[in-house]
Amino acid sequence: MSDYTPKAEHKFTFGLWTVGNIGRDPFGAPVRKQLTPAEIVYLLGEVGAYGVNFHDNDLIPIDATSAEKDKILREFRTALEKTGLKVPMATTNLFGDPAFKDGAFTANDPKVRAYALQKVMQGIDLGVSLGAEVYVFWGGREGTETDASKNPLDSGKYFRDALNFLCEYVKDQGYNLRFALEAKPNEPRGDIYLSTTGAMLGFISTLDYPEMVGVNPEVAHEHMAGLNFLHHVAQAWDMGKLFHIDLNDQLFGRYDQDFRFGAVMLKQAFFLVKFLEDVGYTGSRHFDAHAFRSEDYEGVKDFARGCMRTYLILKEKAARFNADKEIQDLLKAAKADDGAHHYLAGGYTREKAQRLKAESFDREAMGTRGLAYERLDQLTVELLLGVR
Ligand code: GCO
Ligand code: MN
Ligand code: MN
Repeated sequence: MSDYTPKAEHKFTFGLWTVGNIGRDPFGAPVRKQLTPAEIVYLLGEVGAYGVNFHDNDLIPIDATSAEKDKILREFRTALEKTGLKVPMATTNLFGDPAFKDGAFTANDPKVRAYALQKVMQGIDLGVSLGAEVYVFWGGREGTETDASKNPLDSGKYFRDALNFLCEYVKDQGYNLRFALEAKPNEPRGDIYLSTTGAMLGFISTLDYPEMVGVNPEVAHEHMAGLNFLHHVAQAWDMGKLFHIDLNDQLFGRYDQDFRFGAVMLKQAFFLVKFLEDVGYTGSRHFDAHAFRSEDYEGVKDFARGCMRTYLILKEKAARFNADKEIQDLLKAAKADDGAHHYLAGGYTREKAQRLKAESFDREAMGTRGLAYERLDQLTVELLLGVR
């Protein structure tokens, strides 16, 4: 029997807003009482998490007095010391306050854009003071309901100017901090700018300090858009931009459901875990999800334990997949590599081009050869179902 106990090396983290979610939705009132940030840290310590992340206002309410702020911080730091939890990531709430109803960095009103910058600088100071090395930007309100309201080129410029300013701020302060941009197609705005991880990756190359900026892809967000999450994560990894990841689950095309990791699309979750483990991703595995509205705090602990346990079970399944001779033989056979084209490795030369042009290919044989992916997929399913 394997050990599925979460350990520090797994870097399992949760946001204050995730296990602290009180179950309010657009149709109903909260179902759980609000815990203090310190209470949430103790809960996370109890279930075995590695770290806790927060938005500035999850920790310090937007209108807190400085005495209130000091008390919250004192209790939070004590909870971190007692539980050993780390703060790997912090972020800013740029969506909750009515001031941000038209966005933050992309709001039409320059005062709102300036206030957003100020709020982020303060959030960065707070995050860094507690140990954060990654700062996430999720532009929840950076978008439109009607494109009559904004020119997307202006919005892109405002967004870029804001990130350039903030990169300079981080450098100026000498902070060891990297930014991770999180895409989402819609909700709460009708449409959100830079709606997919791929769009974010493209945008990063237009910034002044692209090396400081990566992405924070989220399962649910690519699934909302009906996209293959793994492929986006792989592209981000390939570009050296996978700075953080938000794990949760939901079917395609739904609203942002934030279900427990692996709760819905298990096979996709398996290939994601397999990818992260195979490439040796060492960043946080952050569960940006929350418990069903049916739960009390015991259920919230079940939810949090479930996220981590499912990840570790899938990690073990990934190791089995890699060690399964039949599966590996099928993969090898699909490649049918007889060495005849190894000469193409290492890039173009004029000689290689001539040689390739002179070759003749058996198109019919290539087109009719069975690849046995049905069998491969079935073996994968059986492995996941536990009969292999
Ligand atoms: C959402 C987002 C957020 C962000 C968070 C951190 O859909 O609400 O996923 O949970 O991840 O604001 O930036
Ligand atoms: Mn989300
Ligand atoms: Mn998220």
